[in-house]
Amino acid sequence: MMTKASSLREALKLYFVIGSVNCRTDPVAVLEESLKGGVTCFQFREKGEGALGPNKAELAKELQKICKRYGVPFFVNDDLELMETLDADGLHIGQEDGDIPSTRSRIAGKILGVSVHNLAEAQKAVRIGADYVGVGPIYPTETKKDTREVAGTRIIQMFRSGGIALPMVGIGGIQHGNAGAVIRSGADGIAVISAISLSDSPRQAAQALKREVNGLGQH
Ligand code: TZP
Ligand code: ICP
Ligand code: MG
Repeated sequence: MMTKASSLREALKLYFVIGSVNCRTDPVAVLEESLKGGVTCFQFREKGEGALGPNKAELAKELQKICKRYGVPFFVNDDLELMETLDADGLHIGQEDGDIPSTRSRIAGKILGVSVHNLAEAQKAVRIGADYVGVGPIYPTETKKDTREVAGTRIIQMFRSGGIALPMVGIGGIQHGNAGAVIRSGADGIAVISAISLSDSPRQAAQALKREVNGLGQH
């Protein structure tokens, strides 16, 4: 298991997030294609209208199996119990997802990611021992309806100059063409849903994003 910040930073480079509602076709196939294209970690986020209920665990297990096959970390959004049942690599939580310090102590030894939207939340994430933060929405997004205000890449620069050294990904509206700017602003990686999940070729979409994250894409 990777726990050191350096390898976590590597794993966060191209972070793919989905639940069944984010895919037009079989999420299992979408995930596998994305991994072939170079996705470096994955989050199961079964949320929103039409999301699966308790039987989401079955899908989660299948997705986890594929991640293991590709040697890529598998994280669960929000659902601590599911994370424990699956012995997943970690949990991602938002500001509204319960008491963050107690979540931290309950999953000692696992990766904890926290969504943050301002410097105070980011500093708190550091204090409670989060392993990484997700920052967004960086750009406008159609995927999540109840987001905070669009922050732009400046929020990442602001966090870095404000002393937040934690592994960090941007999320929200990130696609081929605007991904490089997120990295150049100081993020370790990008987290995406629709840029890969709704692409006709999740594999090619992931490949193009990976090139851009690695500084090889268009600026
Ligand atoms: N949190 C902030 S924006 C967002 C989440 C879960 C949705 C990102 O989806 P997309 O399709 O990559 O804009
Ligand atoms: N960041 C990440 C990585 N995942 C999320 N679900 C989120 C922010 C809201
Ligand atoms: Mg949440």
